[in-house]
Amino acid sequence: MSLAREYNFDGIVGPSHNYAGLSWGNVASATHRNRVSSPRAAALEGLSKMRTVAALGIGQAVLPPLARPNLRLLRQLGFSGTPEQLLRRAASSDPVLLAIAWSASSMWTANAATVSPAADCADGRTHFTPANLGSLLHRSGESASTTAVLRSIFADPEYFVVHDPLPCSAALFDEGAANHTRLCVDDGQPGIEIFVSGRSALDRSAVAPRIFPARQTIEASQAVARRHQLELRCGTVFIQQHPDAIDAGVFHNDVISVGRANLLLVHEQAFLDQSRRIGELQETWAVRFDTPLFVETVTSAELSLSDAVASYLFNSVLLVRPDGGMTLLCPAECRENGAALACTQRILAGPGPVDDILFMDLRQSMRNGGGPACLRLRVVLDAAARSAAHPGVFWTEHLDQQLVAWVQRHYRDSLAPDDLRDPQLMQEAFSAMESLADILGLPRNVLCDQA
Ligand code: SUG
Repeated sequence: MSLAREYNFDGIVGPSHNYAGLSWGNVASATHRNRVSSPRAAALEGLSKMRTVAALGIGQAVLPPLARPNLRLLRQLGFSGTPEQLLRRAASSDPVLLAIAWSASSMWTANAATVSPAADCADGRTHFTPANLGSLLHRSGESASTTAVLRSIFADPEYFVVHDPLPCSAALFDEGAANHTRLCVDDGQPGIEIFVSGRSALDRSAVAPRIFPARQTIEASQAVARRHQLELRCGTVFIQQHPDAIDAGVFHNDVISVGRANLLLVHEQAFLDQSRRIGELQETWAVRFDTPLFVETVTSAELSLSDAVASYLFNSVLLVRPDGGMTLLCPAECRENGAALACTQRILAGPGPVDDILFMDLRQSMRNGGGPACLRLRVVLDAAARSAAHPGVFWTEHLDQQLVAWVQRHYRDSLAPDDLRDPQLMQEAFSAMESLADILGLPRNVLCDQA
């Protein structure tokens, strides 16, 4: 076995976490629109998840939130003046634009980038393509800042390549790792990368969802695979999401399937032409590896699409522990949904590698459609690459204590929609970011680029 390990880079929930109902096609976001949020509880839930994962002996790290409100966006939209004036003018002109500028959506780091481990890439470096997130205005504003953050953490060109995001055209909408899964027998050896898209931009005959938007194009997925130089070393598989799943609220593939190592857990209505595509995946696996690939398919009779969306079973995280076993870390909603709970028990009892199940309360994030898997970006690093990355973002007990104290000091306990008009909230949010930059040892000008 190689010494490469998977690190979960979890997004720290930002101080403006709120429920603005901005995500068309994301049922939870629409359902909780205009509710009062608790940024403090949200951030503490996220830190608790990181602590749980680290305690299992799994690589854990953090990605900082992006500075909000997004003043650059407000200026691009034609507002002018001091930060306070920008806030007031946006609030009186269009409260939805104000909410967009305040969105804390960078917490869902599965959408930060697509990451290909060094072993899969022809040049032997870890490749990142930050997602352009072009399909939603509040998310597209993340891309430039996320690129800068990734470049400051993974700065060493001997080990890392952080590409520019793809051009932000509707033909190239890209949602990052939420639509990307890697299977392998050893993190440090070439694996199989699965790219899932919702539509084709250039093939007019291809089917597409009718109600909700498909956020990822196959053209974007193919471009990312080309940039990451995958074809020489690893297997690549391109699959289309089932349009009916998208129309049922499956806005990202990680709401309907999750894979890790030698396991793919998938709902039977996840993909178009699913049995043929899974057959091809099995063949791609079989020519590379002599151990089995476990594909656990959950049927609609076991779990309807609407229960899959409500419970977020497939947004669970699969964690390979140092003892070789696999833990399925599920949202607490899976314990409360009888059908989802029964699926977890079947998966545990089945022939696959899962031998442990944990449930985590991540309700603040879940109410915006962000479960355990949305909150983390997976990056495989060997010892040399780990040393080359910025040390301040890796989880330690000390960092955990610092972050808990930082949240307690800087975060509000509750945030109502009208609070987004409050200039004091802006001061609090920017000062929290300055203090976080110091804790993580990252440049203030990168973390506080809006302030
Ligand atoms: O893009 N929600 C996010 C949730 C992203 C979940 N990530 C993954 N599945 N990987 C989204 O829809 C809600 C914001 C609001 O409604 O205010 C939001 O952006």
